[in-house]
Formats: sequence, C-alpha cells, structure tokens
Amino acid sequence: MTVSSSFALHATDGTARTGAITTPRGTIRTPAFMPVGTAATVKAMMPESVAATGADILLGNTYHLMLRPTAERIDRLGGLHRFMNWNKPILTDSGGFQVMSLADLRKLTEKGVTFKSHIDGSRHELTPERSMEIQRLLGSDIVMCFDECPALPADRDRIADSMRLSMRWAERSKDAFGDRPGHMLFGIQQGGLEQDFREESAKALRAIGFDGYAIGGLAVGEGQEAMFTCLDFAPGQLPEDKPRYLMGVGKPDDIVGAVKRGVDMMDCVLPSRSGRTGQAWTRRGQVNIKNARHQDDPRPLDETCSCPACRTYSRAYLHHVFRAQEMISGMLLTWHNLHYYQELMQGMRDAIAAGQFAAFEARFHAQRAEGDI
Ligand code: PRF
Ligand code: ZN
Repeated sequence: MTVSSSFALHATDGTARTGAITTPRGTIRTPAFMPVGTAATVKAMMPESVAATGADILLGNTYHLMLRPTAERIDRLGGLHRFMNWNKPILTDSGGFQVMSLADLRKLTEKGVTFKSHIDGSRHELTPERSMEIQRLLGSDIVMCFDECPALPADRDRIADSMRLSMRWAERSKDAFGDRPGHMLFGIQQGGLEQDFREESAKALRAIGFDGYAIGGLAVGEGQEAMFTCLDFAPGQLPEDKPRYLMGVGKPDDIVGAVKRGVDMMDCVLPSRSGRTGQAWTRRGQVNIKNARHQDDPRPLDETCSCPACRTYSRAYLHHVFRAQEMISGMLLTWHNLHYYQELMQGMRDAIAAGQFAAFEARFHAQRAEGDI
C-alpha cells in the first residue's frame, strides 16, 4: 500500500484538465464531483450505492460532526470511514464556512470563532488548531485549511481583511497539520471577485505550500456570470501541478463552466438535496417530478440513463411516490441525480483526454436547450 498521496495531470484541452489524485484509500479521477455526506451519510443513499454512481470521494463536515456525534466519539469508533462504511477517500471541510452560515451567536476573533450550536445551543470554539485536530480524529484523507469569507456583495475592505485573516489561519493550519504521510492538506484562496486580492491570496498560499488549492468564497451570492469572470483568472493564479478545488459548486452548467476554466474538483449538496425535493437533473435540464404532466407518463425520467430510477420506474411512479411522500422518492431521485452528475464528470474527463472539450460543451448546451420532452 502506498503511504503518500500525489496528483498527476494526464491531459489538458485549453485550460481544462484531466488527471488523478492517488491516495492510500484509492484514486480520485479528475475533474471529480464529490457528493456531500455532511452527517456521516449521503442522505437517502447507502454508501455502496454512492460508489455505484461512480463517486471516488465524499465530502464530510467538521462543523456537523464535531457537534454530533463528536470527533472524539468517531475516533473511538475507528474513524469516519469505518463509522459510515465508506472506504474510499473522504475530504472534510474545516468548519469556518459552516459556522458562518449555520451557527448562532458567532464571534470572530484573530484566534478563531466561537458560536452556539444550531442543534442544542451549546457553546463551542473552532480555531485553525482545533479544526486540524478534528479532521485528524475523523481520519480525513484531504483536510481543508480553516478559513472564513464574507457573503457577496461586500466592501473591498471587508473582503481584504477577511482574506488576510484566512491567510494567517492558513499558516496556522499548516503548522498544526504537521507532516502526515498519506493525508493531504489543501489551502483555500479567498479575495471575493477582486483579481488583486485573489493574487495576493494565491501568493500567500503558494509561499506556505499545500498539497492542493481550493478556490473559496465563490457561489456566495454573486451569480454565475460574475463567478465565471473570477474563474477566468483565479485557477491560473494557483500552481499548475496541484489539484484545484472549487468549493460548494454547483449546478451542472456551473460545473461545466468551472472545468472549462481549469477546476479539478467540486462538491455540492444540489444533486442530493434537490432529489429530496422532487427535482431531477438530466441532460435535458431540470425536471420537476411534482408536475402533474408526469402522472400518466409511462416513460423513464431519462431513457438514456442507466440508473435504477430510470431503468426500472416510470415518471408516473416517481411522481406518485413523491406526492405520497414515500421514502423511496428521495432515494430514487438522489440516486438518479448523483448518477447524472458522475456521468457528466466522466463525459468531461473523456472529452478532455480526447481534446474534444469544446464539442462536449456545445452538445451539453444544445441538449439542455431542447428542454425536457
Ligand atoms: N470555504 C470553506 N468551505 C466552503 C466555502 C469556502 O469559501 C464555500 C464557498 N462557496 C463553500 N464551502 N471552507
Ligand atoms: Zn437515471
């Protein structure tokens, strides 16, 4: 078994890249989409089903797991992989971003952030050092630096102060992480939509030195056009020979646009969350299974999809179980959505390897323009 982790770039097409991250728990093919397993489960899915959709890696959350069931308990039970029965790689987010969006009574200082749990109101503190300790106790394969970022739009001063604090925290994260063969530590670039702050952030992170580099602080209210404008320069500010991870993105068209601009990894709750609210994603765009037009429709959601929801069930059935609030509704639609996302990633990996990304992108948009029929 290898004890070190590494990234190899296999092919590029324009700024789009395909490659692989090798870890002791398995290989992550890039561009990669990471399903979100916030509370030690990808909601409505058994881990073997998540693997069957083609996922090489899951995302877990420091914030949720530290509150319940606690990192120390997971450690005593053999770590997060064993606890949730997922033996492939896990990337864990560091908690700061979730504290800012979910917790109550947050107080941010140079040291870190104190907050009240959204679950039971108990008081907690997260610092770069504690976040590294929690992610170590969880047994995370890819550990994220502790950071924070403002929602956009925000003043330039606020964006700069926040980015510089995150860069000081990045240095403390690296010191606290130490040397852990087989585990990777990723820095997180901040700086809002400002090219000069993004460059300053990238320079600070490159000087510290990380195994991978995330682009944080996007998809926080700026809209797709502004995000793409930022992604026209941000990935190029980060080292070419390390994976680049766009955090918390996104819809299928966001993902295709991000990969085109040089992003290697992404995560989003969208395919799993929208599966539970009756939204399906297909190559023809979004389908609302709640809609009465499906109630007598014997056709599958997508006749070209090989997932269990599409191979076995009609739109009429999927519509019925959603309306009847049956649990299988969320299970089938989540499975379909995760399968669709992974097929999209495979399509992009193949297209980049073949030097055909532009044709892939044109076909992706043409099929969506036809709409669900
Ligand atoms: N930082 C961290 N996690 C994140 C983000 C970030 O900026 C985002 C922004 N889209 C999502 N998740 N640590
Ligand atoms: Zn399907």
